[in-house]
Amino acid sequence: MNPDIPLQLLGGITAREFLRDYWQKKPLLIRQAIPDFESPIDADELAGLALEEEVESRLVIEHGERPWELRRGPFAEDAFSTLPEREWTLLVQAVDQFVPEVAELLEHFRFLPSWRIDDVMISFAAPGGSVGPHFDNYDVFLLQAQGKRNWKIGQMCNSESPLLQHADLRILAEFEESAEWVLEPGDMLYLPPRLAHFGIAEDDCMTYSVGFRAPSAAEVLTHFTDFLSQYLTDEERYTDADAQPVSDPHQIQGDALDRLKGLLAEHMSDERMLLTWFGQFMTEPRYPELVAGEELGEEDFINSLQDGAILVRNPSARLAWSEVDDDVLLFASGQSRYLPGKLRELLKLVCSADALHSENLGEWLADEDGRDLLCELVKQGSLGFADE
Ligand SMILES: [Mn+2]
Repeated sequence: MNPDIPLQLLGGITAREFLRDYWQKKPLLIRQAIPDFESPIDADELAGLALEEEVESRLVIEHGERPWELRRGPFAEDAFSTLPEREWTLLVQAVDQFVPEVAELLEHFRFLPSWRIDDVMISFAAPGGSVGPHFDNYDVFLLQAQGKRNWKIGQMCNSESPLLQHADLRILAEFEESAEWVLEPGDMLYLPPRLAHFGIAEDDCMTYSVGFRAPSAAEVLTHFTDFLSQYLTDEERYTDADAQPVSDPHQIQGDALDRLKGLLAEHMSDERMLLTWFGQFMTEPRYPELVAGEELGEEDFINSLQDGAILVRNPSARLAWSEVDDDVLLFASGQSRYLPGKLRELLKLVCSADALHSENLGEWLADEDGRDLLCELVKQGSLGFADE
């Protein structure tokens, strides 16, 4: 993707300009980012998803049994018939994993790394519906899909910002409005992390939130050290074969800290381990139970492809790749695999293509390593045969 082509999605600026001036920095309102956008799913279908066991959903009712009542899905079929006329919101997480037409929307965001994308959350609100003024710790693009929503933005927040007393929702106690817009279908608002925002439905209103993910420093440290620890033996320990006599046996001296810093630095600077952990971590599926592979012999696999079968990415799978020296490293749904550098173009194809078939795979099917890789990805569940 050429980063210097002006994009309608970004209001006529280029991806390079957007990243330089707005990304993680300041909000951007884009009128008709996706002109005449029509939601591929309607309110009833969204409510239908919220009945499903494997789908994460929430209802926020402003004047429910208590103020800002939160109910968690999956919901019973009659859950929606008893709602008030106004001032409630249904939120459904990761709709892209269940509705392929919603996943296609993510193609517009290919100027950002795919592993930074979390999910497409869709909310439907009755008139006046809102989840209250709040902030998120991640970037979000809010695409208006149906009806109108009034968006107000406020101050930059952090974990010290005062919140209302609420067991489940993080609603800001103070909101300092700095701008306000009404978004219509196709309009989109980009918000950087921690910017307060407050969206109120003007009528029956559907909004798509393309959310991004960035691990916290605490997550990086916890998970990376857990990962490293699996490869360390019990005999790798603090050592002080260079110790000097101590003047006070109760004092921890600087040389002990230096030895600890050395031990930490040795492991923390292992780039190969860091990359392996990071790729696995960032491709962990949101719903691992939806990435179930199938038993498959390589011969049957090749025959199927040659008979015209089409391989598609499991919408719940996440894929990424990287390079280490002359090798390439594939990350697929939380697992990693070193592969010979000659497979680089195949990895790119596997990560980017909507569909793989004998035509676009071409010579890769004649390559033993290539065949093996494709077959393994089907067995692992990241790829699967499309239904006929
Ligand atoms: Mn938000």
